[in-house]
Amino acid sequence: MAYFQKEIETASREQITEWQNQRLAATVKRVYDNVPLYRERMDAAGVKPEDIKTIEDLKKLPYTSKQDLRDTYPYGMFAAPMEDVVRLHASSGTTGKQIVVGYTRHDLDVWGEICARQLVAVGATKKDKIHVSYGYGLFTGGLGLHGGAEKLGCVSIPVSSGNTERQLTIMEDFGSDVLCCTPSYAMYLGESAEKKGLDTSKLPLRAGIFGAEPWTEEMRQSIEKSLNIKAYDIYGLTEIMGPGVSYECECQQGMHVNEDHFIIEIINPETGEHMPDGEKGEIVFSCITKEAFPLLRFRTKDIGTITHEKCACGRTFVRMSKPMGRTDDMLIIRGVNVFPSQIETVLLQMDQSPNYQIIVDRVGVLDTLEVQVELTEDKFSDTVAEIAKVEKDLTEKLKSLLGIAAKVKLVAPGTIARSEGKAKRVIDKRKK
Ligand code: DLL
Repeated sequence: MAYFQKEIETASREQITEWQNQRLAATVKRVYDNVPLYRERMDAAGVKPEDIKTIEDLKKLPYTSKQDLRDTYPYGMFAAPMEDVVRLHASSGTTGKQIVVGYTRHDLDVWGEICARQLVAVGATKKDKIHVSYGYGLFTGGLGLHGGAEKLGCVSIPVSSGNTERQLTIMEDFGSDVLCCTPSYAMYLGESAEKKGLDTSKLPLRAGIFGAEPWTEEMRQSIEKSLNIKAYDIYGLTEIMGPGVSYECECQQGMHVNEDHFIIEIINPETGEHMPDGEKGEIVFSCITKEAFPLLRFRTKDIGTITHEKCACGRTFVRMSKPMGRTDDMLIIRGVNVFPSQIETVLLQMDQSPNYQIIVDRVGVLDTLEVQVELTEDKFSDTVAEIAKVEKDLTEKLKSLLGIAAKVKLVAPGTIARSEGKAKRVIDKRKK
């Protein structure tokens, strides 16, 4: 068994709890002193930083929601002065406005370490070339895994996403050993390799680190077969750090949460009650070592379970399941977060009917997004050319806002089914 930081990754429960107790108390003090929202919330709840001594006291603290981040946009949740911040990342939000997160030098070091733990867990060593096809930029995927590769001392190949033909050429010519990208892109790469007549069994590539979107065991098998590698899962979210919040080991029985940096809770989303091991609930994270952007009890809206059972790999960190869905309606299409309300905003801004439906499907291995919008009665008599122009304008606007292409189809008035209860805006045909 190989570990990046053996003493930490295999620490005793007592040791982990001791770290968590100390670090939680320090983080609570930090946010109380530096983040007005936390100070106000804690004052309102009658909780002082001194009241938080152990992880048992966590439940006294307020939750943090994505809405809080929107309300304090862009820098209201930062707990470090800007002169100590060295990087910003961002993720999309329901209003189309992004959530901005920051990192100090120390935060980036920690992030590099937790991604390096993932790399070592999949068998990577300093000699390996890590092919990073997650997007580089404000998205955390590319630079996150890149930081891990550098921390471990591997050769990083910062290819970023897109240009499949070139990805395959690089993989072949440069001799990539480990691939990092979304699982759907890995499927597409496998399919493209086959079309191109590239024999993947001849490539040095032997492992892949795939995450940022839900994927099934069937997808895992299919990727393993087509790329001739072993496929591992990685989980994370921008608000907490990015990729590497939890990582899969060689046993592949859930993802180990990096508990020396994050505390995980599973709660009943309605009552806030803690769920026992093995029972489904909303995943909540608290950051306990972050300097620039330490969130307390952040409600991820991801649904999952945890287990404290011993793992055969020797790591002692608690394991979480693959996320099994979300409490909200965020769609993840080709790895990009899309909220139906973003689409609605565009339609309404462009004077379209509020009767629309979003159809998500998977053709081959790629997710597709179609937006059907009813023509209003007055536009129904427009010429074909006029209608085509509206479709084109909407397509462009959606592409620029969402960052992925959507097919827009204008349909006759009254054709989209009405509902008596909540409107069913999304038909996700990917779900079986
Ligand atoms: O997706 C960070 C990341 C990048 C993770 C690369 C792994 C690899 P966000 O864009 O903020 O951050 O999206 C976070 O994506 O709340 C989950 O719903 C979903 N998600 C992330 N990893 C997984 C996974 C990045 N392994 C949201 N399985 C999260 C299922 C995942 N869903």
